[in-house]
Amino acid sequence: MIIKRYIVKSMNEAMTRIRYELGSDAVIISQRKIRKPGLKGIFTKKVIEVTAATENKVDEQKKDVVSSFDAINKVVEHENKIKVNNRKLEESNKVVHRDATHAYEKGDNYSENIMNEMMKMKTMISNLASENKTCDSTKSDIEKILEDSDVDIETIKNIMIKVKDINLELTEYEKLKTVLKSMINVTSPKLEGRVVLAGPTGVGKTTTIAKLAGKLALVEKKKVGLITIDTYRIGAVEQLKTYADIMNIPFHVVYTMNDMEAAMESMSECEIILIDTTGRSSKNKMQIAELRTFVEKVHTENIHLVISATTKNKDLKYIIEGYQILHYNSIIVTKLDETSTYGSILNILNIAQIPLSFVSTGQNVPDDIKELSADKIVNLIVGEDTVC
Ligand SMILES: Nc1nc2c(ncn2[C@@H]2O[C@H](COP(=O)(O)OP(=O)(O)OP(=O)(O)O)[C@@H](O)[C@H]2O)c(=O)[nH]1
Ligand SMILES: [Mg+2]
Repeated sequence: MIIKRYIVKSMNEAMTRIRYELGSDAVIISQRKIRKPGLKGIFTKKVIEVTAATENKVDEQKKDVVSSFDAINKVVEHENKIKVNNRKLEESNKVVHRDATHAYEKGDNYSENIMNEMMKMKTMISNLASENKTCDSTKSDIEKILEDSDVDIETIKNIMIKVKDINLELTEYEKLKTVLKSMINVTSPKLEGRVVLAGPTGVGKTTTIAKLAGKLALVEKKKVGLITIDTYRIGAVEQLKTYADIMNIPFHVVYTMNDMEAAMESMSECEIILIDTTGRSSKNKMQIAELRTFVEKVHTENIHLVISATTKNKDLKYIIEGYQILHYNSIIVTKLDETSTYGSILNILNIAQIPLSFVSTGQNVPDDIKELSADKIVNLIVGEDTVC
């Protein structure tokens, strides 16, 4: 922070100087009328003392530049050290090689051993180098496509085996697409009766319920009711109630398991009752078990597990397995708009072995929800298509 005091005749003068010296972001901290210091001041007109301050941006920028230079210097220093070390290594190798050859020619046993060791090492190193080369060059184009799409490594291996097993007159790329399609299971879900959405926190369960309610009630003109059992998170009830109010559809909050039946009974005239649940971490088995007792009360086979496409590959397994006790029978993948790679859809379906019902592609209610065909998903994974 730079703080500066100005003695000026007018505020105009002060503003001009402050802007010029401290920049347009400067702020005036104080201003007061004073007499110029000293005896002379008593006889002259009062002047204005203005104090202004600004963030020390220039210094910050300088610091950034300096630290960038430092970083570059460090890299250069490091590179130089490596070069010097390599040169030293080369020199000493030459010396060892020369001495060993010399001793070998003289028939020295000890040196003969060294010579043999060296030859072995040389062969080992060249083998390793050629192995590395083969690894890179054997990574086929289709493997790279899968990697670029963030398909999980184990799944890539499986796909490659399946591709090799295809004995048809197809290009590798066509074989890849055939295999991918065989691994993608989609379903066109019948949205009727009681429908439950469950899944980890913040994946978009409530928003997806609102989108489904919008499509069903406003577009398909069906009688829809909304229930939430999410009384855990502050604002969760209001979030869904707001949507219910806008769409003018009945809405109930269920606080205890005993309320569940009554709430559903009160909506018996509805063709579809969409039930929102509390987001739970898949690590917390107790909470998921508690959720299960609620879901069991619903008596439905229409249970969707909601997972975000932005979930890390490593976490998918825990989520999919953690929620298995709810006996979900379809998957909804959300936030596809937040990723540019679509391998996550395959990773999710491959681990869960449960079909995909919907994907969501944005925050807009009710528009950003879609059903995707297996062909479309294949095209997304290989990078031929995008969701939006
Ligand atoms: N970009 C994007 N954002 C989404 C999508 N679906 C939901 N969201 C946003 O994700 C955030 C969380 O959405 P919610 O619907 O509240 O998620 P939830 O799973 O109900 O969350 P909890 O009830 O707290 O577990 C909100 O800001 C939504 O607008 C989507 O498909 N794409
Ligand atoms: Mg919610």
